[in-house]
Amino acid sequence: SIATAIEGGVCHITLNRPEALNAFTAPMLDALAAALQEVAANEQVRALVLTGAGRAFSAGQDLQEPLVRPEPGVRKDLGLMLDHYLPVARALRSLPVPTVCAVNGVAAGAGANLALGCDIVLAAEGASFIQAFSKIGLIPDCGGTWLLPRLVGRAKALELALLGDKLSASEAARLGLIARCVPAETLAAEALGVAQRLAALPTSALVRTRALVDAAMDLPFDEALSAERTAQSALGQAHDYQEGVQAFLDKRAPRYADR
Ligand code: LHQ
Repeated sequence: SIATAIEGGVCHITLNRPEALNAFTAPMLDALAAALQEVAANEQVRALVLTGAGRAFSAGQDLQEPLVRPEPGVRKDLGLMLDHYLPVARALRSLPVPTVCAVNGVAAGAGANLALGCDIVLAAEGASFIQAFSKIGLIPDCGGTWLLPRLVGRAKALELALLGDKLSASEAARLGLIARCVPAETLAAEALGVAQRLAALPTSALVRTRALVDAAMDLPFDEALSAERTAQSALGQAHDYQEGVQAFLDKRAPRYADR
């Protein structure tokens, strides 16, 4: 249900249950979490591309999954299902390499929010985002409540989350929910191009940038300045800084190695 391929420093993870629109089951999420752990542990990998096989990115939670499928007289604890998502959502947000999501088709519910948790989100024209949760009596999970207001502000976040309407990729890009909307036939190449550029950059600076931007959302300005000082102090002692500056002065391409 998950396909992984590593090529030239870029790991591609593909949600691969196209017959079910890549809807998530517990075993599929566990496999995804394991694949992300391998990315984190593999020093050869310098960027991740996450995408879906077939016409959808992901329809979100598989509503046939035994853990969530309603049964008369049985009260389901959906927290037990979310326990399979949390390692995935956390791993994507704290992966030691930058993440690119190539949203190839519809991204609904948890599928939308796992995509939006990636660092740079590209979507094909024709792809769409649906906060499907409210329509089945649930709240936006997989970080949706945190991500949506930060990405598009409270007003649009609540419109998307409460009404659950389908948002086109182009509208998502216009709102700033995602980075860019591209023609479907160029999505894979564009995502690979972005990942290759990221892979050639100093990984630890990129990952610290993500962490600092996320943390700064909840910090007073002065504490953000202090956090930047701490990070810059550490990065300045690393190989990649020396290499980057030396390459600039030598007028040659840098060769970054830290991860
Ligand atoms: C599906 C699904 C699906 C099963 C399409 N499951 N079969 C976390 C933890 C705990 C509990 C619950 O939730 C969560 C997080 C969540 O993700 S909640 C949100 C769950 N997802 C949804 O509510 C989305 C439901 N699906 C849809 O709204 C549509 O299917 C979308 C917009 C994804 C695609 O629409 P279409 O392109 O028109 O395709 P379709 O609706 O005809 O679907 C094709 C088939 O796939 C169909 O089955 P069938 O046997 O008729 O061919 C659907 O029933 C099935 N399918 N999503 N999530």
